[in-house]
Amino acid sequence: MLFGRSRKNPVKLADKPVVEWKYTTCGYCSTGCSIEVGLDQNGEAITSRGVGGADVNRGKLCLKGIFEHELFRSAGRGRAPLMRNHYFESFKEADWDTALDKTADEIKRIQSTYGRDAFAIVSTGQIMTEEFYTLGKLARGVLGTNNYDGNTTLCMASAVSGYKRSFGSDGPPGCYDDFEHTECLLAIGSNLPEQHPIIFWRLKQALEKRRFPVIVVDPRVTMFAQMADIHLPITPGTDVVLLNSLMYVILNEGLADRAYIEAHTSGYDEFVKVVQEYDPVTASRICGIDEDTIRNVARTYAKAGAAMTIWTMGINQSTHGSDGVVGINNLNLITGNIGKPGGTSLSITGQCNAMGTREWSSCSGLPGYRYLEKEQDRAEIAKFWGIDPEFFPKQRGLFQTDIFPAIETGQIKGLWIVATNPLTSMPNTPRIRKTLEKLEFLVVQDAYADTETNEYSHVYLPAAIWAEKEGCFTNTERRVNLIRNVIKPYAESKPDLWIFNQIAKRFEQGQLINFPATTEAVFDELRILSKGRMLDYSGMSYAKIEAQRGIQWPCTEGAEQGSLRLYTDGVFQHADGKAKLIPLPFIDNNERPDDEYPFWLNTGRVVEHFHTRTRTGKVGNLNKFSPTPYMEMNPDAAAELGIKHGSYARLTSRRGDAVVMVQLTQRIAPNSVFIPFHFHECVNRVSLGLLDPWSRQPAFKQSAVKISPVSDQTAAAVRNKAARTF
Ligand SMILES: Nc1nc2c(c(=O)[nH]1)N[C@H]1C(S)=C(S)[C@@H](COP(=O)(O)OP(=O)(O)OC[C@H]3O[C@@H](n4cnc5c(=O)[nH]c(N)nc54)[C@H](O)[C@@H]3O)O[C@H]1N2
Ligand SMILES: Nc1nc2c(c(=O)[nH]1)N[C@H]1C(S)=C(S)[C@@H](COP(=O)(O)OP(=O)(O)OC[C@H]3O[C@@H](n4cnc5c(=O)[nH]c(N)nc54)[C@H](O)[C@@H]3O)O[C@H]1N2
Ligand code: SF4
Ligand SMILES: [Mo]
Repeated sequence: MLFGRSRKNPVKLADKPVVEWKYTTCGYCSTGCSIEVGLDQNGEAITSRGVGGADVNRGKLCLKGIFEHELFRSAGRGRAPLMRNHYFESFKEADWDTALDKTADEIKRIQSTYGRDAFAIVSTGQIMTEEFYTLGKLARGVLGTNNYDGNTTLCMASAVSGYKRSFGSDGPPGCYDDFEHTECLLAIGSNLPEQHPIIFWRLKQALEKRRFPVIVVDPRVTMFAQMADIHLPITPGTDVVLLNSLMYVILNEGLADRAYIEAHTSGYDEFVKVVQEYDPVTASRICGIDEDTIRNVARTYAKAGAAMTIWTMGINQSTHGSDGVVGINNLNLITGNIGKPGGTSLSITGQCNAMGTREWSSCSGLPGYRYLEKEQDRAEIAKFWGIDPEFFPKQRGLFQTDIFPAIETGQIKGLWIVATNPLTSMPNTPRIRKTLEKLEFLVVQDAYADTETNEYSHVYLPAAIWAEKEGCFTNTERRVNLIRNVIKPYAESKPDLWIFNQIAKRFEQGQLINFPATTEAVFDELRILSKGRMLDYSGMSYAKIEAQRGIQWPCTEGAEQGSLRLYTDGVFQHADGKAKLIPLPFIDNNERPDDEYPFWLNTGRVVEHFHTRTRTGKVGNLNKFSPTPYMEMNPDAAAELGIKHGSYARLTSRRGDAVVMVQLTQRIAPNSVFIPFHFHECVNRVSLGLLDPWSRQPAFKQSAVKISPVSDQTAAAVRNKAARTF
């Protein structure tokens, strides 16, 4: 007799007539999985698979990667450039020359009328490194606007700022291989199983071979928290207090690595004074974790032979984002856990090329981790590009989150948006909408024409996406990997590199600087400019990267392979070669729940969708698993308000309101709600996003709302459907 599974027909995958596989790297998250795309006899992309020999993913892909080839021909792609005089008019198709001429003319008009900085550029973490470098060359070397930044200010800015403050430079020092060596993992504000499924799989592989404690700090009971040995459901926004208190226990119980502190750090005395204010009793009252648990976690971490911390947006997206990162670095410095196998401070990055933009885009400075503030750096780059060093500003300009307010005040009149969709992804979107309306000229360069932000553009430039072009991404563990050109760009769309080069040509100074036509030629510039520096690429080439399925920088000239870790010799990038221990007094400056707005609003992601759904919203197999905006709410809190599972409720903040379907779950505390931010006209209508003072990153995860039932459920359903533009 046959039971269960064995009675069923086996699952059959349709035979796909693949005639050729082409190598690329996934274009969604920063895990950096190697993918092969299968082409049929007509050259159409019909399937994707993980690459077995790639160290990152070892043949695996998450469900986004599995369906990635469907993007090439998905709905909403931009077919041709579009133009109009006012955003409220309809677009007319244009040829490339007309659209590029118009864009260049408007940039010239705005800059000559109002000054160079009145034209701003907001870019992304999702184009190729070579494209980032070229956009930087254009922005800094040709247009000369200092108001040039990226959406990474919403994402990695706190990590960058924290690394710089502690170690003297950006650059995550660890790698996935650290899971194989660590004896304790602390994960703060990261939902790894959903947001970086393959890094999570690497962790699970390590745990199967060898058990070690996993401690997850997250206000929600996430999937990660469920598999953890210890879950710390922290009061939102108070991670710095917890970190200080862990260090209080470690220092006062004699568990610190004195030799490491002596040899490799500075600032100990000032740092210790502040730590002494956070004994576990005092700390427990602020961060909501009881004193015994704080002591237990501190001892477990400090006594482990090697211990590591990973974190993502639960730390970065807070008014204490940069301090949270410094706190993590402090913890690892006093326990001697930097630069050793299994001992590290590893920021899990976000977008596929969040690292590439940090390294090469010049958003926060000049290429190759150079600074506008340093004369020598300005001189080197000016010489290499063949321009006058005086053309560069001596200080970085506005951050992305300050560019929009500067439109409000009239300081900025024109904006170029490249591969980001702020009308859905910025906090307080009603305010963003008003700023976009105010612009004299907005050009949107995106692979999709149907993004919300594009509703306000004067010119739309259709970009080729992912493997319709060629170039590199750098992942979380500093691994530079290659995207081979798999298929030709959709309709009239063009690679971003081509678009930047065409704009450059339209400026006098752009004709004097070399703008290579191929990404491989641009890559040669990166090799030269990085030689001898921390992020050394000089030993890499496209062929070598493909052969090794990605290479981790630094990879010096002549070296066969890249490097797993940074700071293995304990020498840091500050002038004295030491890392800084930095005191972190906690100031409670978030919007907190009160009588009128009694719930914490927490926001984040789900596994099926990527950001504003311009891509995943078009892929049937992703959309059908997560089709609707929803809000996680605790059943007890819902019962008090008479709100039922599956009904629509209204959430209101001091900014605005949104209507969203309620999902009752014990994952979330009674005083909090959680909403994924993927859907337009939803959570960012109400979020506040106070800014971190160091990184200018918004506190997307902490604001206050009230919740009320909606009486007309039918109307709510209609409104909800409208919120899903696709
Ligand atoms: N499927 C999918 N994967 C993605 C993305 C995507 O959109 N979809 N985006 C990519 C990008 S760009 C990024 S930046 C990453 C983000 O990856 P993650 O940061 O892992 O994802 P989030 O869901 O934004 O937030 C993580 C957790 O932070 C918790 N949190 C909220 N407030 C606090 C707090 O005060 N303290 C602590 N300790 N935790 C808190 C939330 O409850 C949430 O579970 O994901 C990347 N991967
Ligand atoms: N409430 C809340 N809001 C958040 C967050 C949160 O946790 N909560 N997280 C924040 C974070 S961490 C991030 S990273 C941001 C992300 O926010 P966005 O950057 O606004 O989100 P995306 O949807 O990824 O937008 C990228 C755009 O680039 C386009 N694109 C993709 N590839 C290419 C290409 O090769 N060329 C061009 N030209 N275009 C391309 C896509 O079609 C898409 O429109 O959201 C932030 N917003
Ligand atoms: S884990 Fe990230 S990089 Fe890997 S397939 Fe999934 S989305 Fe792509
Ligand atoms: Mo991000």
